[in-house]
Amino acid sequence: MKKIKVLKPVLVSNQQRALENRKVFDHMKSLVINIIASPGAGKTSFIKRTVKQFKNRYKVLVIEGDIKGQIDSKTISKLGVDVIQINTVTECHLDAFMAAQVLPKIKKRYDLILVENVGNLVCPAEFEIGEDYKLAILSTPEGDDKPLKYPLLFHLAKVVVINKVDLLPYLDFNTEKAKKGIRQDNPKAIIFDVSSKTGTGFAAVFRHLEKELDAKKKKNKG
Ligand SMILES: Nc1nc2c(ncn2[C@@H]2O[C@H](COP(=O)(O)OP(=O)(O)OP(=O)(O)O)[C@@H](O)[C@H]2O)c(=O)[nH]1
Ligand SMILES: [Mg+2]
Repeated sequence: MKKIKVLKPVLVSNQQRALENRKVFDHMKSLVINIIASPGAGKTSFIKRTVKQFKNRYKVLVIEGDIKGQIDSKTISKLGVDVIQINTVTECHLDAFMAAQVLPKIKKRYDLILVENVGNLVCPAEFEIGEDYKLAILSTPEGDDKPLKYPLLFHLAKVVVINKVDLLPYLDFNTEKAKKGIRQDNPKAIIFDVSSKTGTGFAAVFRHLEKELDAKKKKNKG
């Protein structure tokens, strides 16, 4: 039997589609953040806090990627921002072609588009969707060794959020070890320690996002 290698062509054509999506997002003048983490790491909780902070001053859209259902979409909709659901059915990640299908549904201009990828630490990192950058979330119960065991995401992410720091007293999680693991492959990573439950650490996250939104605005004017 002959084996056919398809991974590279699939990723190459995804990359091409992602570049086309990127042009559309750039034309819309939106900052697009691809949020990637394991199931339950706190993606939706992070988005909730961010939406509450920015929704009154910026136009925010959330794109929810899930294998099935609309649980997170319903949660975010209650905050009064627009939400688009993508159900991937069998796929463990969003890809550029799925994102492309969403583009015609975006009828307004948004300053900030937050994309919650499917809960998975591996596959979503391999597929660009046309985002400005990836934001990885690592939650403390997962263990401080995860950046070394699942390096691609932590290598590619511009921002890494260490979430659930309120649980540190009950865990063996060594924050410095986790940060060393992230910086080993990604020395420029911007790392935040937060608790989406208590709000600890979010002031710094919001300052970062504010700067990114500002930079996007200036780029669009120039
Ligand atoms: N203690 C604590 N719990 C948290 C924190 N952030 C999220 N949680 C809880 O963790 C669980 C999962 O949070 P979600 O925000 O739904 O995680 P998610 O990554 O969106 O999950 P999926 O979409 O299913 O992959 C929920 O019970 C949250 O209340 C935190 O900082 N501290
Ligand atoms: Mg979620």
